[in-house]
Amino acid sequence: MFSIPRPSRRHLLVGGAVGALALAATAVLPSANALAATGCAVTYTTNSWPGGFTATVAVKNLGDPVSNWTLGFTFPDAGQRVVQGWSATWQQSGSAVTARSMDYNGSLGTGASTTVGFNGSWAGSNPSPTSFTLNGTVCTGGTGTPPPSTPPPSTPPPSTPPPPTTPPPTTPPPTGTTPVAINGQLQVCGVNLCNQYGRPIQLRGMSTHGLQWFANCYTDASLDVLANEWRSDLLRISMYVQEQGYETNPAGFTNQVNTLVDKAEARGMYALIDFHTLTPGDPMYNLDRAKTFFANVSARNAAKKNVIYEITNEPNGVSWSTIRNYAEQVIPVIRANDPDAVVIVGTRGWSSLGVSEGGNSDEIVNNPVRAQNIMYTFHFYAASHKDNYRNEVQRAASRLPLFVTEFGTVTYTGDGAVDTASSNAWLDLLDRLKISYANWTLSDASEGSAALRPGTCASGSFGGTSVLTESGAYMRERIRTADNFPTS
Ligand code: IDC
Repeated sequence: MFSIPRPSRRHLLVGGAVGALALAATAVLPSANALAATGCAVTYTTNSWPGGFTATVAVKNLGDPVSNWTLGFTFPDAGQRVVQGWSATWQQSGSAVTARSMDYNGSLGTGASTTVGFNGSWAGSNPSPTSFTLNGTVCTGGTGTPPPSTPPPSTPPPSTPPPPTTPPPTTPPPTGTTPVAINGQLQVCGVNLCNQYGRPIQLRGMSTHGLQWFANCYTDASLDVLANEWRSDLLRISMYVQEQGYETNPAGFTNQVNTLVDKAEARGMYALIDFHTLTPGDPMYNLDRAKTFFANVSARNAAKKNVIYEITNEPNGVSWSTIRNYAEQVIPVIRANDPDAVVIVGTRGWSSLGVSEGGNSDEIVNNPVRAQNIMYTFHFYAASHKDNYRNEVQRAASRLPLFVTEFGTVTYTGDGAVDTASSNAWLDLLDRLKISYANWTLSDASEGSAALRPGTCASGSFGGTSVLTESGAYMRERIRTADNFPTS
């Protein structure tokens, strides 16, 4: 055994309530400014290890609303440095640090909070700063008790500074009879997805379409219907990387994903975070983006039980060894923050276990990803992929943990008519093997795979069956049947 540096977590709250006029009486100032109430409270939390740390800084505006802000503080030790920050533009000069708001988090109403963070390094000691300013005003306002510390991760921190985070979880854990309340933290046991009792379960749910195009389909109203009427166990959150997706606005898409994770959690559904690579098919093209993205979402969502990570949607035109290499670089980034989450790895040939490119699952069995608690992706489109694919899934299912993170009832184009016979054959097979699935898509796209009729999302009304397409009606009936979730 080698020794594992034990990370320490500290929370510091700058306390004492104030909502004061903080301007010097002697200065001649424009009246609007002179009357502006200012005030702020900051909670600074670190997770540190020898030489490095991650800092999470929650800022609360106790004054009048602001449309952009600058946070300032001074490191107590000369050896402390900001290495990489997120959710703000970070600068350091000597020991003085500033973080300027981004477009999407600049507006802070009275009482509103936002969270930013950074990875840092330290040399001598790593004390927390004791004084913060917001737009020049010293933050003296308290926000209550600091958050409780969470247990240290069981794996050592990575050799590179670990990852970014955004706002901490705010939703209370679900109670009662929701899928997450019953099953809790998932784990892979053997070739199955298992619940907190170590018993195999199957999750059945829906995938979003591209968040960049269909954001208005993923609202409180639509997710209430998905959780309560459809009784969905799962929401797959498909964040395209190209096609006007993540690469165009990393912070914005990361935020959108996190918001949907919270909405799923609030309704007791699992959230499958899909890094939706498609074209180009080589996941290595997006390796750096994947590391940054997963560092962020895994740090931010580490304490949640409802998150599953899908690290690449559909690799194509690349070898299994390339996909495996990608997985072995991205998984440790997630594990450094969220050691117990299930991670799903895409497979060759558009996640066909290789079949669509002339291969099969042997290449994975013979050369599995060297990581624990992982599953492998299989995708199908019922009108295009039939017996030879079903046979391979059946063969692979006794050797590999599989998760159907995406499938359609139609052709692989995402369009065309529902193939009911093939869809039934597929879903009966998955039910029998307890393979979890998410259907493409919960959206009102003008294509056969969409569950909602065009115009539904703009209408804001998602309940009942009149809004459903043929595929939507079919999927709702499949998904809403009783789950079988053992509790002992
Ligand atoms: C399709 C969408 C379609 C979009 C296209 C390109 O349905 O509206 O124009 O992507 O972005 C997949 C992919 C998934 C595809 C889907 C259907 O994971 O992104 O969605 N499909 O073609 N693999 C096989 C099929």
